[in-house]
Amino acid sequence: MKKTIYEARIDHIQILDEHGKLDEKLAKDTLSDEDAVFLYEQMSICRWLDEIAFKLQRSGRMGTYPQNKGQEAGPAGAGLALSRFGEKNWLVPCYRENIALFLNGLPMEKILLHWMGDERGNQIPEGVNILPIAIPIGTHPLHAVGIAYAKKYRGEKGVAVSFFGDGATSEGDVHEAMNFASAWKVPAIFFCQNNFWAISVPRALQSGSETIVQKGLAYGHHCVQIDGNDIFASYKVMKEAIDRAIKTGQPTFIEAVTYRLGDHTTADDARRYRDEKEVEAWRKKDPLIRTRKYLESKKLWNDRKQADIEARAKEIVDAVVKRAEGIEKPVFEDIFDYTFATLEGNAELQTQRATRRTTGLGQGPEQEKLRA
Ligand SMILES: Cc1ncc(C[n+]2csc(CCOP(=O)(O)OP(=O)(O)O)c2C)c(N)n1
Ligand SMILES: [Mg+2]
Repeated sequence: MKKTIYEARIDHIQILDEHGKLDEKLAKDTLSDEDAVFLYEQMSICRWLDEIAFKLQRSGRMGTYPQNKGQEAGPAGAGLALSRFGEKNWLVPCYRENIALFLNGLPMEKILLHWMGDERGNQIPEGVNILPIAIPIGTHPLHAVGIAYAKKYRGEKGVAVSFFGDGATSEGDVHEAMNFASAWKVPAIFFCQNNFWAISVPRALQSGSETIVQKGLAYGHHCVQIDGNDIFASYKVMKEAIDRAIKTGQPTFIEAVTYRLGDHTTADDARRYRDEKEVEAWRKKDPLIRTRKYLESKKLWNDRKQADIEARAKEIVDAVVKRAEGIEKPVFEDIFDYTFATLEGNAELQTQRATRRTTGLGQGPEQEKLRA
């Protein structure tokens, strides 16, 4: 006897194509004209923030920075849906969805402070349900699932969403999170931005799985793949995922197919491993270009509005940089005072606190001459 025990189908959703053409039928009940203009403006501001952050790093005013350039649409649509549907949703991010965080109340300067190495960038304002950026790849979906469990336990009608990349799906933690989420029927949503690269490791070497999203099938998630450069598709699937999680407890795994147009971070030079032709092909699919084309075709946008938003983005980002750089300098002694209850009996630490030097790394007073 032989029978088929499992068959699956996964939809790919694109509503706004790369030429700026909208699928009117699928676009029903998604973004209004005002929403589309709003998201285009927000994406433009984020793109400018990216440019400025890059320059800050190059001029020694920031440690490192991962540009979001090219990946704004997925987190934009999803972020707007998260700000509208569901009760007190939580966002649990990695580092390539700035716009989703801003749309849900994170002040922009927090992102700059984080990458300037200032811990106060990770101090999220009270009432903003966002966890600090997770740099360890794939650890944070577990935290999101824990939060989702708490929401279920408390009877709150909201979701916890983790954002991560294609590379993260090769990490065990992500799979434990995916398994727990559906086994415990908690309102968790997994938003994976597949940009085809994990630093220099291409998607083809990352996994033997035909798609990233089908990994969710094994855990009983609702699975959907979208054009990740389409604000309409990301808004629609996130809205539906929130609804599904709250009503049925079934987690959704969303794969947003996109591309990072910049380097992995400012510490990387992607020209060393990426084919320029590939990058050029994706530049044509840029979410800002297609959204602008669409808005222009509907007479919702013109050159004057473009000039206005560019000026406004400069103004906003200038002010954000001023706030980030103008913050009172942290007190050096905090490192000790917030780590140890007391330094009593620890001469080494007392010396470090008093001299700002360690004896361990060739900085001791007796080594002064050697350094000179
Ligand atoms: C646990 C862990 N391993 C390795 C790294 C180094 N690292 C930083 S980013 C990255 C690639 C992540 O790729 P992906 O998940 O696709 O996200 P993307 O950067 O493409 O947005 C790696 C391996 C890390 N930060 N954490
Ligand atoms: Mg990636």
